[in-house]
Amino acid sequence: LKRVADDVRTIPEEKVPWFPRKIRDLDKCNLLITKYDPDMDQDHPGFSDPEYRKRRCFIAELAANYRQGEPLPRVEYTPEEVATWREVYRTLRTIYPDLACRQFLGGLQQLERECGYGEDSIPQLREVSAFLKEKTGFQLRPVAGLLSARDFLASLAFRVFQCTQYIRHASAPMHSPEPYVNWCYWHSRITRNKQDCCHELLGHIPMLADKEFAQFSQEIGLASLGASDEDIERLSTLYWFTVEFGLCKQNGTVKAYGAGLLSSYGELIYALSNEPEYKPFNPEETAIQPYQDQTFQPVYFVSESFEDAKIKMRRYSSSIQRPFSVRYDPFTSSLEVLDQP
Ligand code: HBI
Ligand code: FE
Repeated sequence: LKRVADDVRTIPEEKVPWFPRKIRDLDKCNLLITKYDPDMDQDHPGFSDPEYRKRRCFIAELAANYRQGEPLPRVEYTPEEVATWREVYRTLRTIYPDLACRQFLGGLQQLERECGYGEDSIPQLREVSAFLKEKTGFQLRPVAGLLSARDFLASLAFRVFQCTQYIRHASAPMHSPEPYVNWCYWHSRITRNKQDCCHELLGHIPMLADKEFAQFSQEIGLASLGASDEDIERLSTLYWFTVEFGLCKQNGTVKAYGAGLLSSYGELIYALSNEPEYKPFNPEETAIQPYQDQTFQPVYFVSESFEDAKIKMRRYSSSIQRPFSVRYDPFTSSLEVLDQP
């Protein structure tokens, strides 16, 4: 009997982690990471504010109860929440023209013209999702907080972007009269608040309205499906240094396209100040660069262009070993999984 068991064990296992095959399966991609949670983290600016924590719970419930295909939940934002949004919007908007890449500025302008973006109200995910669907086929899905990298990346394969709907605490809207001088103090308050609707709506959404960037994002997602934990870690790092903190050359100068930069006044200025280290984007090297989410990045990766980043990323993705290949079928919003010969 023991022998049989041993024999069974010697059969090479090709254990592929579960991954979603159709867009409805994203209902199962909901593993939350409890990091920077105002209920868990004593340093979170909302920790000692029971009203704020109650509000966060309410909005988290909306996301937890959401099922794929339903209309996106609407949130009636309070005047205080809108005031926070206004301050963030106003502060960032003034520096975008100099520091943001062309694709971002184009996307933001369209959102302002066609989707009600502006200082006076927090855009609703439902409207923004409909807007994106027309531009690049991306759609939004509400999420309660930080997701596991595997679940977050998997949704990108379906051109679904998981979006938080709550706003940062009013005490830390990222604004400081001297953000640059004070950055050591401010960065901790900024990064802890980064995962909120300001980050999603200002950082990510304008970029997702660009066709080439949308494709870049989906391709990272497709590469992540069924990948090993080690490959997920590397893809996650690549995502971090591109989609979140990427810089690119444009007309001889360096501009920001990463959402983590475009939603943080302090870090956006810092990233383009010549203070940090800059390295050319190269997936093999970028994928293993240690990163931290507690402070500004010590190093940023600069792409020659989106086109160049996409080609390099594609080459990297095709080097990831998987016993199958995937193809996305946009007509059925599902994956065709092909066994490799
Ligand atoms: N979850 N909700 C959410 N939003 C993100 O931007 C996000 C995430 N989980 C992981 C993650 N980003 C990145 O750190 C990468 O690991 C994919
Ligand atoms: Fe993000």
